[in-house]
Amino acid sequence: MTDLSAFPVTARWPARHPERLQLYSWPTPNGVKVSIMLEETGLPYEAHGVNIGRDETWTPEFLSLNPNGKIPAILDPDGPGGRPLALFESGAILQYLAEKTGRFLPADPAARYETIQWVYFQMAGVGPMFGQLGYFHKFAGREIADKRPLERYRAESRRLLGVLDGRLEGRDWIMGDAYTIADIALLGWVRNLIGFYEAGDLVGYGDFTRVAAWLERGLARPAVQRGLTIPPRD
Ligand SMILES: N[C@@H](CCC(=O)N[C@@H](CS)C(=O)NCC(=O)O)C(=O)O
Repeated sequence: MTDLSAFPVTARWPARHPERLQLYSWPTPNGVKVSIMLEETGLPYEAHGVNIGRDETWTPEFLSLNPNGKIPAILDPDGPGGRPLALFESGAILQYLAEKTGRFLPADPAARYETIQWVYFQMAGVGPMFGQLGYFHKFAGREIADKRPLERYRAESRRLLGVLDGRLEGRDWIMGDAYTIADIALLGWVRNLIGFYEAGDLVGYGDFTRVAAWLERGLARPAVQRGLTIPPRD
């Protein structure tokens, strides 16, 4: 029987199936990357809701897994060498799961690095910029009279959508015919920008027809639909 009791996170979020991969997450654009990937791969896992609205990422138990206090994080009882592996940062988790399962990351070395490059594009560009736009457009930042931060993140988000739109010219997915972790990393963020953040008109989303078609293709995948709601909000 697998024993994960050495990991303090399991004291607050007990593992009912410790032999399965443990996911600690919340259905946000960063969180759903991992639940979508897990649904796509079919790996057995157990999802734990870490309610960010109640600051649960800042509890000692969660911080023991991710000192950066952010979802998502995983604990894989069957990590490298058969030993448990704890991991945070959604891009690293996507790469780990892709390598563990041999899915959604091309085997060819050049294509593999190209895919990882687009994952970094999401991690370092799209996520932070769209996130700031959400803050200044929809959340507390909208009260700020100085509109320069809003304009800065609006322009940068629009520019990034243009980069993505250019990449999708003549391609169904970011890597062409192959649906990869680069798509999984980006789908939830674009959906969130025009959905929850209500920033579609602001960034002129209608100009990016290839992005819109790609998002529709992604959202048509049953595993994406399931992953978007895991873990359920309580
Ligand atoms: N670079 C990190 C970002 C993770 C992140 O920002 N998570 C947010 C939710 S989308 C969070 O946990 N926020 C809670 C908080 O800051 O209190 C990743 O991709 O894993």
